[in-house]
Amino acid sequence: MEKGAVMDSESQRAIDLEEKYGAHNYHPLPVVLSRGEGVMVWDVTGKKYYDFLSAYSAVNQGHCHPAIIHALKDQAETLTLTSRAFHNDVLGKFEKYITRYFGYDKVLPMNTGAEAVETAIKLCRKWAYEKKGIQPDKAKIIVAENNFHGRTTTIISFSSDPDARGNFGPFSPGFVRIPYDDTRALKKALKDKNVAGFLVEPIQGEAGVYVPSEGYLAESAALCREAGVLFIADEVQTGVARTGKLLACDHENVRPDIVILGKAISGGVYPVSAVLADDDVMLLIKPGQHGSTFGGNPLAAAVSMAALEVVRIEKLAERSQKLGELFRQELNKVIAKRNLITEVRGKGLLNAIVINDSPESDTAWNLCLGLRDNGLLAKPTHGNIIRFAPPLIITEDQLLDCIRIIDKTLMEFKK
Ligand code: IF1
Repeated sequence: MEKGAVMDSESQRAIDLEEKYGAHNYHPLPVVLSRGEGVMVWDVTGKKYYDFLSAYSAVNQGHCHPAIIHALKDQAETLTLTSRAFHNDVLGKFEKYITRYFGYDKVLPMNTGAEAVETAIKLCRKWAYEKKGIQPDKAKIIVAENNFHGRTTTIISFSSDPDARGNFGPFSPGFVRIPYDDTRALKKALKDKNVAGFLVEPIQGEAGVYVPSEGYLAESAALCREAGVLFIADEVQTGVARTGKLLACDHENVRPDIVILGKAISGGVYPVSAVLADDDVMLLIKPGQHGSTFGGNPLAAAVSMAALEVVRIEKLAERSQKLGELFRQELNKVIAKRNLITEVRGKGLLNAIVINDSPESDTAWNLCLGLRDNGLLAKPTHGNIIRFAPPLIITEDQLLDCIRIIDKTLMEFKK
């Protein structure tokens, strides 16, 4: 039995079912959730927790937000899926809404973040051959070391993580990896005339919430513009107000040529992703050249409009900015009391702490077990880093209560 996993019988039953009948492609924290509301989730024994992961920034609006659930129920009783073989009365409204919301000519709706990343790659390559005049099959896309853009075979082809790539080859060609937060490396890579795009996370989430140097995004976008290369921002995790602005690129007034969205554009209620671009890129895809059974379905469209309205009406970007500053300020006071944590970093309410131990140690995991026992759920990202990303609707009092829980857990913790 794993350390810290002595479970009540109902939880153990649920875990055993997953163990016996489900693929073992995850290693969840030993807790079995049965209800979510706002910032809180409850396990099957009725114990309450602050959710400090927000399903990897999909539940920015809080669990089961009434306005989003209402939109889901309303549409679910009316029309859920037509496929794109026919029109319906919701998709166009959604497309107008989201393109105006983010300021782009067109949107291509998909379902998961990875599908949206794949869509952006296809758009970039098509632009390379049909607009930039790169020779067929020669287009290259620059990506960053330690990137995370999803789990499909093409996406892991350009991952630098052995776990993500191991024994999944052969891999898709046409990608060049350079160090993150290094414009000199980008400038050098852009000398290759076959480069069509630069795909980058404005903050590297999975790698451990790496916030690049001030100006990195702006300078990278400028270098791409000078080189006639598309700047492609993967805002699946950093978008939708998570980092204190609607998009993380907004911190540097960068308008990407292609924006990739997912997760919180549905508030975690339904799988919705989207790619935004202007006509000169988006109209290169013609009928029959790309699509998805569920992409842009009426249910997704209705849920996403409601979820984005919540972000606007409840001013979640402003909240995220203000509460993120408070969180890092207060957490820095806490970590100064012990040498267990070496750093707090992040932007808005996308933050992480770095544990003063090797990435191979189970310290971060055990700390998360302690946080769980004290009523806060978080999970290590890479080895010795714990990501803290509560729903953006969290109140100041709740945030300070979570600081207290983290403080208590750190003070009690024995390596
Ligand atoms: C898992 C990570 C986070 C993403 C960015 C695209 C996608 C993701 C920047 C793909 C997805 C998820 C995937 C999920 C856990 C989570 C994750 F740990 F995997 F890396 F958030 F950091 N671009 N991230 O973060 O979107 O296809 O999942 O909808 O695979 O374990 P998706």
